[in-house]
Amino acid sequence: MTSLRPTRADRFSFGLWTVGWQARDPFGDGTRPAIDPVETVHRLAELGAYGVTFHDDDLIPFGSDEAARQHHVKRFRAALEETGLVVPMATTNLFFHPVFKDGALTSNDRSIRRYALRKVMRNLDLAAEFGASTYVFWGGREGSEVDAAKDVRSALDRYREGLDTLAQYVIDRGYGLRFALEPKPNEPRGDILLPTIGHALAFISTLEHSEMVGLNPEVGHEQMSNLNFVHGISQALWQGKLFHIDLNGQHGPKFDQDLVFGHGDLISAFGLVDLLEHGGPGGGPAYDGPRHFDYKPLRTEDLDDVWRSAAANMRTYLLLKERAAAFRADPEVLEALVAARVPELAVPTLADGETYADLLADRSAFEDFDADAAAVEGCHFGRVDQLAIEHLMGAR
Ligand SMILES: [Mn+2]
Repeated sequence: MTSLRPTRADRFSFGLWTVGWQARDPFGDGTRPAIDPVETVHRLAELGAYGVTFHDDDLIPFGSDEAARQHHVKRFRAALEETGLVVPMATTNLFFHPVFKDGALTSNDRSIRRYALRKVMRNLDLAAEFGASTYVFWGGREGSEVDAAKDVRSALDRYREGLDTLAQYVIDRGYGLRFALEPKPNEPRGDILLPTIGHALAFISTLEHSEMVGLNPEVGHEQMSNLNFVHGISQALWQGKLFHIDLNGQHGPKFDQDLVFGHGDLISAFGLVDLLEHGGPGGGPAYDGPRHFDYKPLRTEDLDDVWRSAAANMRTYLLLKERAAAFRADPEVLEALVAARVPELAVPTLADGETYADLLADRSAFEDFDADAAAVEGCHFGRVDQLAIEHLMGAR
């Protein structure tokens, strides 16, 4: 039985901007005071997290002079040393300041694109200084509302140019960082470039240093497009591109809710944890990176609730991990999976050394194949689903 008390070995991490969200939304002001990043580091460590992540502006307020910058960095470093928390990932705020209203790396204004590159480079230096291994790019403002006002092919050229330039910078500086692109379909822009895992994977294949660029998919972002997150993560893993992951909850296609992990589509969350923890070789983990929560405490909550919600993310993950382990260990599940021919999909369609000519010569494959007879038996998938749900509900 999995322990439900988070430990460093669980590799849970949180962004400063998650618990630190003051709950301003387009219709109302904040409902909570700001939280000092130093306090966040201590509270997260007490709750059992192992890592904390940041945008440059979360740590160092935009416009700070060099002395203020050094002050903020020094305090944060001291908090990390006191708690043992690590910084597995960092990212750049390329969306808040009005200068980025038409995007950063793909703004129509060339001077803003140049400014954005410098802002990223500056924070890459800091990310490397804190020992981060992943650098996330969420291009929330890279998009448009007016089709004729954004030449998407040129925008993708500039996106590629920006990432190629930044990758070269990381290589030349020996930072050892890998980039992770975070797709999102819309919000804040009407339509965002690289809207889904699939779009981003296709784009990455065109990059000069594509080997160092992967994905940071977020549960809610794919579900906003009504896509199956477990399928998306499976393809990212299949392509060796799951560099990082943002866990949260979402109730289907609507605005980005950023709920606590599992507080949206719980069956999908179960399937996701089962995949991450048991989808690898020999039934082991398929992913060994941080379990990063990118959520927002509800606007209705107070500061005590903020820390309860942080703990809830980790506890929900561990509960799902426990249920997934029980599901995988249940002999009836194994039997149901075999009855559903799940293991058979791993068998290549052609035999070892068999060619299409051999297939053409195999009368049993076509001329003598009884398609009507092969169609009679059901697939028995519903039984697998019910067993999963019973384990999820603690009924088995
Ligand atoms: Mn989100």
